[in-house]
Amino acid sequence: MSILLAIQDWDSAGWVARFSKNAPGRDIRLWPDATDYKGVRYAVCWKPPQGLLAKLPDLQVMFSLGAGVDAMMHDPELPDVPLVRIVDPSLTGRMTEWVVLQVLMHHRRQRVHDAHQRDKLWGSVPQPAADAVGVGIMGLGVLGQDAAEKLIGLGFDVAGWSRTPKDLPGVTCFHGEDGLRPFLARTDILVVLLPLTPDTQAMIDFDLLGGLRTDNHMGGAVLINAGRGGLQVEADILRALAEGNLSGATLDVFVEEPLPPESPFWTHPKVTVTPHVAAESDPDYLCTYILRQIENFEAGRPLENVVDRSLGY
Ligand code: NDP
Ligand code: OXD
Repeated sequence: MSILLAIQDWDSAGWVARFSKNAPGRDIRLWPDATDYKGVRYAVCWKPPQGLLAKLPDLQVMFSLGAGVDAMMHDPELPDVPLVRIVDPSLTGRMTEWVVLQVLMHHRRQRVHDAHQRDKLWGSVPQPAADAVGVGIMGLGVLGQDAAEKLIGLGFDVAGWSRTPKDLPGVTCFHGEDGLRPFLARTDILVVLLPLTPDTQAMIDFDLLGGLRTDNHMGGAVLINAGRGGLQVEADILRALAEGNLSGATLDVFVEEPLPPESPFWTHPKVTVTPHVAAESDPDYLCTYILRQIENFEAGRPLENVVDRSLGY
């Protein structure tokens, strides 16, 4: 009944202490210190090295410490056992805060006011009501739906795009390839909350950005991406900013993270950068969530939030 923690770039000692405290009877092992993998039934992972999980002969369930599972799905040797992802109300709430912050910042032209302040300029800018602004959310899952609900509460004209059809109160829903162009055409502010999969990889490109509505008070469309960097073609975003169909962008995720010092995004006057911090989870909550799921699994109850691997997630 051992648990192996395979965690990179995220305080692994803290995770050992947390699991040891909350599951005192369990054998908790930490990669790479542990070399004996026999008896490891559960793996708790954040960016595990490729091939590691295939070496666990007794593995029954894999847990991702994130909502996104792309880092695990990229492993060509990923074992064929259930993969559980994080669904955490505090993470969802934080993501919605970040999305609302960025949508309002662009809609209310805060960066223009910041520039005016620097120049001691008592300037004003056009200020349409929120219902005149189309916000389009790509990805209507746990995060997209919560953000949509809160943006509707603020009065925005909200649409969403997903893989399968949806019927959500107040949201104009589109889906699939046929729904993409009409969805983009009514969108002034595009919010990307998609997972990175073989189908979504690099889909935010110049052509897609060119489909957005540009005739608005911001002088062009706006891109806000907190999904994954691999969804976006970064040279195309820069081109769309230069050619004017994008008036601004906020990016929390990048193809290469940390964002390299030479990236033009750092200093671009129309780009806001946040360092993959749109939504963090409370580690204590995650530990409790995983241990509860293990307890349920051992009692023969179903696991929650199991990833559908047929989608390439
Ligand atoms: P969900 O799985 O709940 O939702 C994903 C949504 O994307 C679903 O609506 C799904 O459609 C849609 N989707 C997937 N593939 C396609 C496709 N090919 N075409 C159209 N729509 C598609 O995920 P979450 O909402 O929980 O999280 C979304 C992503 O956010 C994560 O995968 C992660 O990458 C990112 N994230 C980023 C964080 C950050 O701090 N920056 C923090 C947490 C997550 P359908 O419902 O029809 O299947
Ligand atoms: C996640 C993330 O996927 O933080 O949870 O990016």
